[in-house]
Amino acid sequence: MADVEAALDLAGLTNPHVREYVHYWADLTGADRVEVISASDDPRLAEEALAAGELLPAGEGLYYSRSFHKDTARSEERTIVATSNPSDAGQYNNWRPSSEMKPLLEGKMRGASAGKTMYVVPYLMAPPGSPLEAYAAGVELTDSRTVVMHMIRMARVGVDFINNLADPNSFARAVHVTGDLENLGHGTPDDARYFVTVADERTILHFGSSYGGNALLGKIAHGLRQAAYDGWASGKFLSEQFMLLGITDKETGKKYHICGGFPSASGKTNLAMTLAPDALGDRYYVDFYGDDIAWLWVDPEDGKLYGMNPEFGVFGVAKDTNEATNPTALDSIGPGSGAIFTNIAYNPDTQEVWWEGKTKEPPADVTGWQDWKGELVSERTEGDDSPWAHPNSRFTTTLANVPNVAPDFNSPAGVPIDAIIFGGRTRDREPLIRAITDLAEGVYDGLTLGAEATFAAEGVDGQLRYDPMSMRPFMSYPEGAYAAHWLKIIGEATEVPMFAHVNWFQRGEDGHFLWPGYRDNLRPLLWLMQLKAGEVTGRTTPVGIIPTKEELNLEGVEITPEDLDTILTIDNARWQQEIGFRQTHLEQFHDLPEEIWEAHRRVKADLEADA
Ligand code: OXD
Ligand code: MN
Repeated sequence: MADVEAALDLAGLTNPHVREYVHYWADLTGADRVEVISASDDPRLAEEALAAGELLPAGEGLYYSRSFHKDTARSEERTIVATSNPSDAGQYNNWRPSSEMKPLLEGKMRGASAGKTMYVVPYLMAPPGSPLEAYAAGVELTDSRTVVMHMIRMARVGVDFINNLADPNSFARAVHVTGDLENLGHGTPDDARYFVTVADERTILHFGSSYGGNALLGKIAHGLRQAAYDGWASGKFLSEQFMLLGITDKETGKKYHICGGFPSASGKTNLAMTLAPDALGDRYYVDFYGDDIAWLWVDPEDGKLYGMNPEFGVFGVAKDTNEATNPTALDSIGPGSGAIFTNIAYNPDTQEVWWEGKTKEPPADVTGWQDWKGELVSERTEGDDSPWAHPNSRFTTTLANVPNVAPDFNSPAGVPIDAIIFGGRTRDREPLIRAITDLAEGVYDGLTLGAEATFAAEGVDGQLRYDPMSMRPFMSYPEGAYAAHWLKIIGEATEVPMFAHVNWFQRGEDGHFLWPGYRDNLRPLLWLMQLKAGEVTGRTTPVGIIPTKEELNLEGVEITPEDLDTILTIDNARWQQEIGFRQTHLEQFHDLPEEIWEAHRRVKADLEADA
């Protein structure tokens, strides 16, 4: 049995509620040892992990890890939100009663960490001193050393974050037990994996994985799911799967902040870390704040909407990250950065790493190269062209490693939000950008965010897989209440931010992308800020305001006049079809506010009148 008291005393962990919590779970999981972590333990943990073979060296201060081959992504169908109130059930939150889930999870976790160390990871999901600090403290208990090393990169970690809480009991309890990964019945009726957030008790119980969002509990489970619930229950804030960036106009000295959500695989991380296109680099500078989560609140003093990234690092998708798509990400994972790579291709002889899209072609000399499963590429059977890296392989690095991280990324005050953008992924219909000035219409637009099914065969041609505000997997309370909470929080701001919908992915008949994308995506955002400042007027359509050709700064862009026309027009017939899909989508949600239905009817009527 672990000597819990001695471990807590040694670390100076004095919060009595945390001590009691650690005792309870050390007893229940049967861990052999307890160790309290602070960020300064990282070099020692790295040495231990290398010695144990849990990590492999990938160059100076860089680490490589492989997860169990059936444990490579967040598992949505095994993720549950539990509370004691059945009316907390929504369409997407997979609600279960906590009276059922807590005993089930305790049963699975009982004795499951025998022989292992239970690491106690006190963390903060906010810059210290943030007005939302009361919702940001947590203590993850985990039996995985690599999970600890990820947490040190993704959150602020140390006992000081929980010893001095205003309310010593106000920390999220986040318990992670890996389980016997090879015997969990992945995908069978007896699947033993459960990822449960007991939201009304601020308790997270995750069993059966050591990967990403399933295991780094500060990030998605606390930072998004629990925080969204807390924001609603307290009536104080929103937590969204949003990137956050700043744009400085060096000529006028003005700085703008934009946050927004994109369904997965729509380039959110690339946009968050973007640099200005070369032709505009003398005038504009882009600051990176965050690529995955934003908490939003209104400051009662000045009535402005503020936002901040609660995370301390980036857990980015490696695929297609390269000099053209995301040079700042590459800089942030260079030698000495302490980055951890997971499930990409690795060469133990040279300690090099590779993933699809890092370079156009994989390394020509395959000697030594292993794919993400550890199998030698040189021994592949002829014609086997399966990817070397897993499509969801990742890099983990701290925010401070990103060269254009904002100087004030750690400021407790957060930053004033000028615009909220939603980014879909659609091959036609959605223009490059359409701005929305009305609050209810903006929220309506976010609720109908989605990405096209990859092939028409997966659904009706052009039909989206809807992903409200890009929060579908993280929704912790009913969607109708979620929409009402958005209207309330943003409605409290004296100046409602601009909303906009962006789409970088329109294609021509031959399949080519009509807009160059990547760094040029800054251009529509600059137009949006000009619109907000009243410097341009755009063209009003039934679905929002669209830039005129003359208003968009296209200096240095290669685009044909025909392609430009297409991305700046509305296909009315396609839009009317979309309105029908939206109706069915929104009807799933009980208690959707009347303002949202009014916005829907208004857009529908305007489209009909414009046909
Ligand atoms: C996610 C992530 O799964 O950001 O969305 O890791
Ligand atoms: Mn995410």
